[in-house]
Amino acid sequence: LGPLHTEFDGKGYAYTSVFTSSEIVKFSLKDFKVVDRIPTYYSIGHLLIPGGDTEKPYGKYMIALNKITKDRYLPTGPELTQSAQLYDITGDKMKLLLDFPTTGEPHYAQAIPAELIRERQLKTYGLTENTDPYATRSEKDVKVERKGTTVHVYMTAIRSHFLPDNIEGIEVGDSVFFHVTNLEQDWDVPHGFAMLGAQNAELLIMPGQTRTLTWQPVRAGIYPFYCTDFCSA
Ligand SMILES: [Cu+2]
Repeated sequence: LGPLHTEFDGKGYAYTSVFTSSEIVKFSLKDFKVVDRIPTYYSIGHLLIPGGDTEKPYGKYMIALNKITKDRYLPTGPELTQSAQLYDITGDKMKLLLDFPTTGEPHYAQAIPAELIRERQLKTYGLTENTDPYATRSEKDVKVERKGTTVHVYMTAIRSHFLPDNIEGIEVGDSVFFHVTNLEQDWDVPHGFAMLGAQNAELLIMPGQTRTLTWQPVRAGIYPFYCTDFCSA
């Protein structure tokens, strides 16, 4: 529990977290001499340098991933948050830039420059490319189909309503399949779907996507469904 984890900056130095003394120690890979040390909050575990586990670390920033954070945050509830600390490591001396609350010490966390993801992310699921057999591509195509005791609901979601939004005639003993298509085409407008009394899960439906939730009512009544991505539907 003394020295714990080591990351590299690609410029000939290594940075080791030290649990017992709550600090990061920087040393040269040439002669293994310590060149700097900086305190962290009680208690550092893992640490990360973006790309620090690769052949070419980015070597600009370092994050201390702390746990059992003590004497740092106000008592706001039954549990206390943990802290992480951001350091500038471009100079000879490490420099604390920021500390912020987070979950406790994510193990082997890594970071990369945002542009590596930004240019390659899939921003929408085009409705025209949606090949789900239960997709509903327009509000005028929504329908409820009964086959014996199986009911298929072809449903759409767009801010802030589902269609159909009032379904009658479901009976105890039925299996109801809600096939919900999110009609949004902006990449950052997901919708959700939850049914009161469903024992399995809820759905997260990304723009242009269709997902299905099964529900089996166990007693007669009126049951609300609602969007769990808080669009007010
Ligand atoms: Cu919604």
